[in-house]
Amino acid sequence: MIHEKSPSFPADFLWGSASAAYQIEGAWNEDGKGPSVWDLYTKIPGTTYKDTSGDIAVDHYHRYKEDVQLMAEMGLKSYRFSVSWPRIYPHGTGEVNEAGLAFYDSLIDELVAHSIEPVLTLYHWDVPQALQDRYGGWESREIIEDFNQYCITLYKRFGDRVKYWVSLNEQNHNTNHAYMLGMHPPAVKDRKRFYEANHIMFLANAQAITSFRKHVPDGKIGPSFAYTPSYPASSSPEDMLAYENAEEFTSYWWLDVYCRGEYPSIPYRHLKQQGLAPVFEEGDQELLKLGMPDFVGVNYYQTITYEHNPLHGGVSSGKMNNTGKKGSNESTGIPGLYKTANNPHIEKSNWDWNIDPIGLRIGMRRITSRYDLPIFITENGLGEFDKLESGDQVHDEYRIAYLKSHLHQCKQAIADGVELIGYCSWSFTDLLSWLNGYQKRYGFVYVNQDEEGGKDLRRIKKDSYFWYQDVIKTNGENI
Ligand code: BGP
Repeated sequence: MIHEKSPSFPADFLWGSASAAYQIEGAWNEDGKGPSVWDLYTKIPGTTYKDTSGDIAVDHYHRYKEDVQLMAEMGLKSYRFSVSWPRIYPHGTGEVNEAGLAFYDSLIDELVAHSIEPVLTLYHWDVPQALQDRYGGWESREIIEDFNQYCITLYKRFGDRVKYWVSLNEQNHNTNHAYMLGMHPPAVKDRKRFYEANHIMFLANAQAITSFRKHVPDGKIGPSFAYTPSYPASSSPEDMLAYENAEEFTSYWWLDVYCRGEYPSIPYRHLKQQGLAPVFEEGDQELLKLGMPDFVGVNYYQTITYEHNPLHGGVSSGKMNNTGKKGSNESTGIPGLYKTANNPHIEKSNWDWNIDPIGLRIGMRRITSRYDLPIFITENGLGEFDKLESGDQVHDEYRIAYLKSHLHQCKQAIADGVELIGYCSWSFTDLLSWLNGYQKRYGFVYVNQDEEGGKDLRRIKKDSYFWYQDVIKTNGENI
């Protein structure tokens, strides 16, 4: 579709930016916070790039006022952040840590005072270690009620000021790394456990949304899905089938449950035959149907192209580029279903992520056509090496080009009929990348921090900061 008239963003569009507790806060053991699975996992040598951890991160816990000040000066309309579950429940259940609640209270007050809409993520991967030890975290149904209680605590405390909530951040990406690739805690490689843990997370998501309706009736909630739309490597029927498989197994497996309350039938049947389908208990089906969201949170970074992968001798997991050495990514796949392929039409970042703005438009259209729900882009951005130049300047024109081209496609998608309510770039300040250390930077604000530590953590506005400031001021009319 080519539109004759230039489309525009709605007047109340939520221009925002995002972060996650573990990646920015630091203060990992302060003011009564309990350890999360990440606090322990990152201490195991070799699990992250140069063994980085979020012990200090970018020290947002102590510098949040300065950070919000920078947001206000930029004119940000919304800010997405996550609450650290073990900061609220240090032991996973039982006593609430008042100091933890007080921290988020002040952060939210600070945002509201500057007319910045808070968007609160309930779960961004930091399960309390206590629950991992007690019953294996997401592998036990006990977590459904513990997560629900934690959510209710936040609904009651913040529901008066926070109207936009994200339930689970990237359940698909998180579980894929935790139970298939062995790269997120608990670092398992077991497909059966992967599907079981996901099923429990779906139930927890639905339960949390059900409680939300009662406690924050005027609020809006949805999960944030790591949406990586699939393309076929060629128009050969074998590649088309591989692409169909990829879309069903890597996208609709999650999106259908979130938005329809049921698994897509073709992959479900396939997994059942293989003995891998999740176990349904009485009441599961009903609960999943109750968990319908108000919007689909989309975290978009790239598209991935797929091709035929033979059942015998096919590709399974390959090396992942976590170093920024371009070209070091290898093909991965599931024999008999699909494997990833190079897309020669698309530029790549230094971490081999495909830079594909039109893919975002395609993805949003697929979601709209299939579910007809509003979309909130809860993450989109470019991780790159940035250079701090003399006079505290960072000329990140590549980031501006990335964000601008993606926002341009958002505009086109709106004209196509997508109901887009907001856009949060990833990320506001630089922060810790889970597996890639500090050198893979995403922020509008440079933070003087690196893998060795010991830097002064000062905040420096990049060129992209001033660019986004203008985009917000003009409501994206020059995009
Ligand atoms: C998403 C996560 C974010 C963030 C981002 C960038 O998957 O929700 O927390 O980390 O990706 O990824 P990375 O840090 O791996 O470059």
